[in-house]
Amino acid sequence: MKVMDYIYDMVSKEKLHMGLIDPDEQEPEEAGEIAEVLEACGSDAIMIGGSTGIKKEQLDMTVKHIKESTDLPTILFPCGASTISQHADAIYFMSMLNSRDLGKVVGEQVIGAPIIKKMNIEPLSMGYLIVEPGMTVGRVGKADLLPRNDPSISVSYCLAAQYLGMKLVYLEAGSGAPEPVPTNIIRSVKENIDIPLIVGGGIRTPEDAKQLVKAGADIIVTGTVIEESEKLENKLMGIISAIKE
Ligand code: 1GP
Repeated sequence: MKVMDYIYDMVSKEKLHMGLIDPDEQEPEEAGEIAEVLEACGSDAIMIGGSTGIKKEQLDMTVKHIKESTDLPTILFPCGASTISQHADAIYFMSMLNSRDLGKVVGEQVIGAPIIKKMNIEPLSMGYLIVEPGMTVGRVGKADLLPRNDPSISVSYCLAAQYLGMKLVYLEAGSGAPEPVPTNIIRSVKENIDIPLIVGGGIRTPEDAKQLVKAGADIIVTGTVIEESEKLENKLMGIISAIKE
């Protein structure tokens, strides 16, 4: 089954969790072990990526170890055309629609498209939108951050993503954000769009995750929690069961 079909099929039945693994944060073997825990805890897919400086060899090895350790779909979450691995099942073919840098909107995509074609990885068309505070990805991506106090701007961007033909939209507060995307933004966006809504950045607790899915998020992404947690299994179980309740 294609990964996009899997995502659409799953979101029609339940809320999803995706675990984000940054290849820079651990050795490839350890990434494989984390993926095993994610699968055992009921996560639905593994995203692989980070916003800065990933080396191709480290990425390749990380994806390979993850694939050997789990049957979950592996989806690249690239910061540019240089971070593509042929070992992944799919790649978010994403445009940061609120970036002032044309390279983030379409430039990297033009460089990456023939590479993806040659590697035969499934592209998953996604609108990627950075909400305040945006953290590193907002700064590096030169984003005109979507304001937390005015949901209508987020609604306009998400609707634009849908009308441009994108199949997914991702509202991102930035990795390590002190607070996730506000629930009133999620609610307003969800009322206005028909494509699955991914939400990430600053989600640390089952309560955070629960509030976001109640407001309308279809897919919850957690990254930092996976890197920081000593008792990863307990932490993930709590978050994932709150999402799937
Ligand atoms: C980053 O939204 C993801 O792209 C994950 O954020 O690291 O804060 O979980 P966290």
